[in-house]
Amino acid sequence: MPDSHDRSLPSPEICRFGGVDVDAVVVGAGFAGMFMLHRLRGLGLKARVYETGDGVGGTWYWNRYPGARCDVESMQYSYQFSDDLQQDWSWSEKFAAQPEILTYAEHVADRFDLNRDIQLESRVNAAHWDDRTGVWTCSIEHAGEIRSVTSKFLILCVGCLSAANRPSFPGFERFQGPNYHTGYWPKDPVDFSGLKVGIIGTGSSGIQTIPHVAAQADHLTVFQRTPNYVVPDWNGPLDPTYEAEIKADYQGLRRKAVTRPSGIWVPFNTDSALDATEEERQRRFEEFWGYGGLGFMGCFGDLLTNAESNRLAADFVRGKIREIVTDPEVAEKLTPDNIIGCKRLCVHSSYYETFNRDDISLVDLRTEGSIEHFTETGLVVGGIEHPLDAVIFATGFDAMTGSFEKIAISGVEGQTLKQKWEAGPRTYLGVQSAGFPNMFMVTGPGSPSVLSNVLVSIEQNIEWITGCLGTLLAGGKSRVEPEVDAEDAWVEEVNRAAGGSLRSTCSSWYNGANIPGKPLIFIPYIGGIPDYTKACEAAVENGYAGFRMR
Ligand code: N01
Repeated sequence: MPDSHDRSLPSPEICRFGGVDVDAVVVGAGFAGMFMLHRLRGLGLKARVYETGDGVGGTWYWNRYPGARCDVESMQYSYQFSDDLQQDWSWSEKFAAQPEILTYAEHVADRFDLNRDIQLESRVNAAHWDDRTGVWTCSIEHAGEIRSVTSKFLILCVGCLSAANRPSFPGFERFQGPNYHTGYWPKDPVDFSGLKVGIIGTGSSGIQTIPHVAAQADHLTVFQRTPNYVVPDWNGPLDPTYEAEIKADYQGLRRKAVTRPSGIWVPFNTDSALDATEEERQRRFEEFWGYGGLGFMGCFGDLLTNAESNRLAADFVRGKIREIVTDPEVAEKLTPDNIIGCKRLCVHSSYYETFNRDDISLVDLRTEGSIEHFTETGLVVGGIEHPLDAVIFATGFDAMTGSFEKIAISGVEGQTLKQKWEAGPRTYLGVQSAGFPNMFMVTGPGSPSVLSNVLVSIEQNIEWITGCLGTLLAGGKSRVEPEVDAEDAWVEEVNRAAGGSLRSTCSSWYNGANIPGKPLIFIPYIGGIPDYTKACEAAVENGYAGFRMR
């Protein structure tokens, strides 16, 4: 069947709006920025994408650490806007690794002829709204020079996890060895052979990195502040029969997926863990452990709403850790005591086994003392120096707001976004923030973003923004912004939804607790893709209720 979107659209030579360099500036050339550009061209708007990196791919461009891999099945973690694309592309594994996902991003950029409107190695440092002219001016750094670019629309496709968190440990400047952050990994492969390596952090990035570095280094020391639950992914080559079945009705799978809160189609039960007998429960836990991946949380319907059900699932995984890890003391250190799924569940099939090696040690920062300081040749914890030749920071991100706030954005009356979000982010539907007209966010705070298959959320947001801009243009208007009342009500809804989930009960990057001084607010919308989409569609059906167009 011909696909109306699967073709290259010419970029208009001239702007639709007068007095600006481009109609729209898009910040970031990850999966969001690339698709946004494609849709803006479809609207006949002249758009330009600015990207800090020297290639497309966003998250998958920066996170090149050894072992980086997606924990959503690749058949679902992929674009659906073009049926030709999804039919033509073949993934080699069930869960693709970073290099393959980056190749996919590059393929999309070529296939839709996006590169000619993407300016690489260009950082947008600031964006200023002039309320009199209704124009955004961006300050863009490229090759050591700063240039101003004016536009009617500013579309932030900056990603949720792209402002690295690098805690400042005393004495770090004295450390003589190389240091790395998983979120800014060098392009050239790093060889840890023969080295004593330290890694700080045991979230998803650390957990994926640790088995690879342990296999290569002379010795790996893991500095763990909070142990995490890790479930296996049982990754392997993509089964061609499974691929063919999906491709026979790809849209059917996509339609089913968006009926789920996460936008991912995996087995999911709705019954309570408390209603099952002990035997049934264990059988179900084993079944889902065998299925693998994030879908483990779909064993029972109430694992994230009922503390007792959650404890039963957590106990099951704790039992697995004790079975796999041979040294009981190490197993104890690796065993989490918090709510399973409260922090993001981690996925890996040989993480716990790695701790059975004799060239790895685990430093438990909860019981052995916190990180005191670096020396020239090591890291001191609880008065003991751990000798290191190299250190890896797997310390995560200033998530969801950091990537927006690192651009100096000022809106109406010069108010900055950082000022406005001082007590926590405020958006309407996660796509706009009052006081910042014509500025859109893709997977912004207050949208499901990181709680969903982010590719699903990206496409949903972009289709919505495209519809909004199309309506604006069709009506001969040039300015759109949310009303404060609508925004306030949405912020309240985001908080209400968070209150109903056990996910808001622990410290995590979901609520800003990982960054000292960041307000403790549950940032994404946890109500799920179906309810969120309904809210977005309701606004449209009611004539863009809550938005002011003029
Ligand atoms: O970051 P994290 P990440 N002293 O914040 C520790 C996605 N992702 O990069 O838990 C000592 O989860 C911190 O300790 P604690 C995914 O959504 C996906 O690993 O705060 N330790 C924690 O252990 C994921 O959730 C994939 O006590 C410090 C670690 O550093 C998100 O990205 C792969 C510290 C940070 O963990 C972020 O994951 C990778 C300090 N001062 C990432 N500060 C997949 O698709 C922080 N830590 C599989």
